[in-house]
Amino acid sequence: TTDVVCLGESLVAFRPVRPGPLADVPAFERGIGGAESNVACALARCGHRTRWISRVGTDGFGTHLVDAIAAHGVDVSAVQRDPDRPTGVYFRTAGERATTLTADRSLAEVAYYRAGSAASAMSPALVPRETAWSGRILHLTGITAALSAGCRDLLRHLTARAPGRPLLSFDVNYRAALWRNSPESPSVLADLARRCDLVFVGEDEAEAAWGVRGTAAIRAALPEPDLLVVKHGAEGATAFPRKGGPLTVPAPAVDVVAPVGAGDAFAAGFLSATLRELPLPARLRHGHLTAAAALTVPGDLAEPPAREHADRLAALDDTAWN
Ligand code: KDG
Repeated sequence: TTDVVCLGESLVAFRPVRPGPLADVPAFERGIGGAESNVACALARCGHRTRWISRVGTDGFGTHLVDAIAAHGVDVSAVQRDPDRPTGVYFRTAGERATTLTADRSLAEVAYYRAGSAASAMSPALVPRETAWSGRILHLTGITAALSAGCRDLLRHLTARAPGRPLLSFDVNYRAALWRNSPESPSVLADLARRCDLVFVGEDEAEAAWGVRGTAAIRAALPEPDLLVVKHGAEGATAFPRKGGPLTVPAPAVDVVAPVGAGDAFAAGFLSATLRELPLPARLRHGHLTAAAALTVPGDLAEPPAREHADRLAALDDTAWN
């Protein structure tokens, strides 16, 4: 049986070979991106049986994505190839300041070429619920909700409360550049989050997407999920379980190379610890440790920390983490 199914569009990702704005960069290096496949790859690397569901074109980019994700140990047998639509791609700069070469998120540029992609055609008719519900956990993100009406229908179909539903994990993953072109408002993301069991959201994205400010206000706006995890960037994260008070665990300090992929790594670390039935503080710490690995590489995907090593760090008492 599958531990985790991750469903969502992956893209071939092009990163500049040297720092600077898109207007000036002369060449790009090819990698892979896609929040849900990032989570799938990290979970597979942690030893969990993981399946990724999406659609790609029959073009070479689609072949590259499927092969690269399979090479991480992810089951790609349910990925569909569409001869009539292309595989999505995107270009992203890290937003370095020329003078210091440190990344500044506000300067980062993202250019998506994914409108009309093979994955944007996903719908309840094309993705059977039995396949998406075939694991212990189904992990979805709000990126899918921004892609098309069919994708939004699919998310509603997969988050319906019905017999056989696995634990539903949802990362809000608000992407301003995608919602600018959408006929819907990002309030759709809150509606979807309310239908899930475990929800990850950044404080910054709750404010940007919904105008909700502050950790307590976010929980007040999303009381339904059994477990809500609010992330405070470099500071740490707060979990709100159904029973008991909120629990905040600080993140370790790291020298950030590129923030891209860190949220996905956090979700993967948290889900891995959830599958292992570790207590809540350890789940948050495994999230932080896996995110730390992703923060210190330029691309989306990093080798997750070795389990024994992460377990040792996660077991340290609170004073070592504060
Ligand atoms: O979480 C990282 C993703 O943002 C990136 O890989 C691309 O899925 C992506 C997106 O739509 O932004």
